[in-house]
Amino acid sequence: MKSVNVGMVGYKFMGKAHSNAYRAVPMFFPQSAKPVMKAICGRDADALEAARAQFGWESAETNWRELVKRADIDLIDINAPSDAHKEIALAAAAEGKHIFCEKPLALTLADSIEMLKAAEAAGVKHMVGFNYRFAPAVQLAKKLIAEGRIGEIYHFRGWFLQDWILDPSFPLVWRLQKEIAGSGSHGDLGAHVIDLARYLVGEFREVIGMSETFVKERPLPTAMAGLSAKGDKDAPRGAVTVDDATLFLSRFENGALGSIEATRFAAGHRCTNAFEINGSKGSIKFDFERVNELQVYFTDDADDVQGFRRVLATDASHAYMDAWWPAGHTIGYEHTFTHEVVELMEAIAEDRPASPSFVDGVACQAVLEAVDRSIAERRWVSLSEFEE
Ligand code: 4PW
Repeated sequence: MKSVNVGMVGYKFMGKAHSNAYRAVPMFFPQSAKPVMKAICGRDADALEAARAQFGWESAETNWRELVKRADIDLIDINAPSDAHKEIALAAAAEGKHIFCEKPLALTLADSIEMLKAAEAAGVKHMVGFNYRFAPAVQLAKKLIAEGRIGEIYHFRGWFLQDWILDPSFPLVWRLQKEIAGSGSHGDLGAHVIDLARYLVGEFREVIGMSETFVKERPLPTAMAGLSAKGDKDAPRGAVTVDDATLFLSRFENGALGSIEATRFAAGHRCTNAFEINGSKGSIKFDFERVNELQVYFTDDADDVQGFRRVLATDASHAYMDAWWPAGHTIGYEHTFTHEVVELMEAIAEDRPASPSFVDGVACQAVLEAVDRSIAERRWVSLSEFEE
């Protein structure tokens, strides 16, 4: 059985999600190559040591440059803030390490292309963290579409709604700073929807968008903080340099029409990542808040039972589910990361490309940038404008 020694940069939200996945893979997917949690990396030595002990990593490194050089590391996992992705990925590729990088892949399309080229030139496996693909219900949607069960696709409607920055006194965390995050809801949330649209429907042909930053200044944070940070309304303020919400319309290469909405200002929506797809023979609906379910409608159902039906994607016939619990026992958010790591481990063991790879990260980045250009220039933008 092959094992893959992992060095992971970052230990907050995504670091915890990835660590949990590395721990779960050998237990639930024993046939998979085994991830070995060799080293965790971060700048604050005390916090890092606490994370190392809590998550179960063998060692800790406070300098990622040392980590990527370690001879006992095969795979570098990057879940540090987005502005660090490129430099670490390029260094990892130069050292011949496989790379697993969180989304959005980079701050810009040009940077993401550089990362892809470096990984390809080094001949290493590369993967980008579009974890929602790995929900069994989403895999079922993919299968139904591939089998033609909903026919020709006419519409993709996707939305990712959150409300964690609704309070104007929520601090100016790194996700609200363009130089660190690249963009706001667009790259953080919209990127997931764009990836699901590409995965399920196909490539984008053209887009037109609109965006808004509703709260233009926020209190400066006192420390590195995440989604559950607490603000001090009397603290000095700084400018929010990313979008709070971005919406866009699209046309796909196959002729389908799309609409995508990403916002952090949808009161009451904590993490609603949902889509609906309408085809000539039926429809599919998914909502992450009901991650185990897929709503399906087939036009050829008998007239007297026409309607959406709820499929619980938790049987052994559904992707990854035979590894978990008896039929009907549900799984959740963290399992999407476990499945993602299984895919990466298998790609490394079988010496084949992982999916989604940096190719998908670049394609997503091109859509993000096309939408930005359409907003700046107030016009439809074709993805062909971004071809090299
Ligand atoms: O990738 C996204 C994050 O940046 C996640 O899927 C949800 O939104 C949870 O946190 C943010």
